[in-house]
Amino acid sequence: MIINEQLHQADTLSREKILLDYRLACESRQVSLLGRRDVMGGRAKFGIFGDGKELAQLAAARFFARGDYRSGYYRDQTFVAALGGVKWTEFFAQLYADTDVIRDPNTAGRSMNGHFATRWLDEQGLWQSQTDEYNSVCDIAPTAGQVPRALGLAYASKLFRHNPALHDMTGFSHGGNEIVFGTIGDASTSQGMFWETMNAAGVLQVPLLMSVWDDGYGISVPVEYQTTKGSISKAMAGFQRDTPDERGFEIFTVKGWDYTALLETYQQAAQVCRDEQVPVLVHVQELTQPQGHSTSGSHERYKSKERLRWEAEHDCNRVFRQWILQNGYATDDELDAIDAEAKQMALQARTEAWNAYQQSMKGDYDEALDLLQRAARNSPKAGELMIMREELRKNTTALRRDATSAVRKALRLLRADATPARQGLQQWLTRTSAANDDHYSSHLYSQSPESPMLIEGIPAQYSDDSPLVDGYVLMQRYFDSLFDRDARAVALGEDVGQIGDVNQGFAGLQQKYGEIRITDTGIRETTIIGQGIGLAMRGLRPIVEIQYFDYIFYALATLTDDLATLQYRTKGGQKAPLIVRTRGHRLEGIWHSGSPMGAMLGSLRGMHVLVPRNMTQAAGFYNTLMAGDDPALLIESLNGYRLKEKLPDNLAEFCLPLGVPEILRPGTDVTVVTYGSMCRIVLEAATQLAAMHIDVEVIDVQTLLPFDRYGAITESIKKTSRVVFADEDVPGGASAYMLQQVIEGQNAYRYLDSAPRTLSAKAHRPPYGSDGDYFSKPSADDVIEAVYALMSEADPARYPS
Ligand SMILES: Cc1ncc(C[n+]2csc(CCOP(=O)(O)OP(=O)(O)O)c2C)c(N)n1
Repeated sequence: MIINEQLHQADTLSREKILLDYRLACESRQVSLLGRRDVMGGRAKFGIFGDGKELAQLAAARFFARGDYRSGYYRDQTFVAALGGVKWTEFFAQLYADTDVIRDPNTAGRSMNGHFATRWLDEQGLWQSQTDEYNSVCDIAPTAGQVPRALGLAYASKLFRHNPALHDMTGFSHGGNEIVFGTIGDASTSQGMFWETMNAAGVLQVPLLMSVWDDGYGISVPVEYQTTKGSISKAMAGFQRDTPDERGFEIFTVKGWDYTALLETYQQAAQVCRDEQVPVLVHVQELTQPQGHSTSGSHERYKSKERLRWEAEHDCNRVFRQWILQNGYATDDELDAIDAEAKQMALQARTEAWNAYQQSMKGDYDEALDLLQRAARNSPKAGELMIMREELRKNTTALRRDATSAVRKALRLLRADATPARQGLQQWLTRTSAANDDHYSSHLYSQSPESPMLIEGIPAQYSDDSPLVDGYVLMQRYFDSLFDRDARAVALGEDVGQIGDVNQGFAGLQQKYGEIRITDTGIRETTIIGQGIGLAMRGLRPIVEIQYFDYIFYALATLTDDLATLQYRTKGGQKAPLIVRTRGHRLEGIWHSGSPMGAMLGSLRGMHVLVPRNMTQAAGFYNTLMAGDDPALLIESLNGYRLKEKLPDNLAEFCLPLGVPEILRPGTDVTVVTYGSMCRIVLEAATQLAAMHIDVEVIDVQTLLPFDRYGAITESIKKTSRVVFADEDVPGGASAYMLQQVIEGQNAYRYLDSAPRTLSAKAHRPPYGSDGDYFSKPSADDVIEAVYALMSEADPARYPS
């Protein structure tokens, strides 16, 4: 394993450097070969490798400086290894799904192989310096999913360069000098995310150096089916800047087997990118895939014999070797010796990783075998227990699952026994379950001292002269105070800058704080989120805006695949505390009245989802989120900006705890649980129901993720024995989620005297106009009738139907 430390600033050729590159190319190739063998032999479930891309990656790595970022994909093993970002033992540990964070520091066995990540956080989950690191953002499998955030990582450099107030954040940047190396396969450039990002990078002029590893195929589908003119550099030619001050790209093409051309290209590409903060495309052509796409198929099925022959001849490692020989940098014997050493190195790493992985499970395994044997003694179930034990003992690639399943089965067999052996098995299960919970289920959210879940809240304070203001004014005052006190805060989105967002929450603030902090973007939801993710990864505190909640689906893939999984997929190694601001629920028509909360709840585990009923609550939640280190989606009420609210005196300090509902109206007959814009409607209904002698308790859940952490709703149900879950989502959406959380999660069914019910919008989107709203979304009439029906069923004499 070589860390190409001395190769870094190097742009000259020397025998020593060339042979170091050759050695690493050979090691990486051997690792690919052995990795594939491990999958075929049953040690690992799936493998995907970087063979055929070694040389280009070595060249790129040479011009990757400390503090730079890689936002790439699963082919980058040589790139990352050249930067010292992965040791081969770690590579194999990940292939085996070793859950130990020391042995697989990238993802603790949570991702398939080839997913690399720098551990940015210390053991507590707090930031460490990134400027000394060769940073890799943890890769994700969805093709092109790595690209939107690359925009934000590069955009951060621009902010660090141009905003002097950030210059002391030296753990994240030295004056914005860092560049971002994006990588993507040729076929994945077909994705909209790629084009959206490249266009935005050109508009923003950010230091993004995007390499396309072009091996001619996306699994089996050739580039002619993927890209106009069969060439990404030709298709993108219009991005090329014609003069140095035109706001475009620099585009390079280079053959992936041509060592000197690769070095020259990457030297120039990195230089222009870094010095001029200009985005660059490097189209690396004529790459190969010696072992095919992955272990899941064979490329002989779709590549012709001629193509396979061509690939063998143009294999970059083979051509590199010929070039070394032709230019007299080494002899055949010397290269053979390096080959042999590389092979040995790869074998050794593999053996070490496998043994460590096996060893890590052995203690529990042996104990389970022992406990099963003891349980069998004097047991009428001895026969079955010993068969199970024997099966477990003979298993040569045993997993935690196998031992756990055997013990659970044994416990079922012994369910009527109160023997010490049974107790031993139970203890084993309790202990290993806790460990497995940590191995497989930790870090969905931040576990650091900065987790927003730890924030207890500071109530809003009012005085006699606290003014009554429109909701949008309250937001504007809030953001003013936030941007005044926190230089890390950045807001961006469509119409956020000059006009201060479509509802004026940022009105006048661009003029006050500058375009660098409050910024208009193009209409490009996916990369607005990507821009925010990259900024948040680099210590800034972006609030990015999806103009209307209905349009969040454009960005949903990036939210769910990249942002929401980040802490989890790195087991607490990386975080991006991005705040996504949007506005939704009811207003007008099919695409401005959306409340697709169920879709969010199903997609955004790993983020907090907040649904404040008014702007005061929204401000309180922004303060909580800004003090925390988790990503969140906050949906403001679209019809609340013109409603009057009292302006808290402590706007900057006041904050709300997450997962704590508020009782808006106490009552004794029925509990109605709701959130967002529905709060006003339910309160109005409650007033009318009071006149009908029905006393409703109205609860605003305030946050859906997390949900009612301390069981406040069940406490209410204990009093009322009846509950309605009301919202504006589709039937079976978030109202059903709330029902499940309370009835099943809090066991509230025990206190019910009537069937619980949900009240939601219709299944279709609301048509335009007030009638469209009335006949599609729950109205006060609907709430009144639903509540009354419950009471009528319970006491028809008092409440005739
Ligand atoms: C969004 C998405 N669609 C499909 C896939 C399945 N898939 C994985 S890799 C791949 C081909 C990618 O080809 P290319 O971008 O050329 O990269 P290469 O693997 O050749 O390096 C496909 C279709 C995926 N991972 N993500």
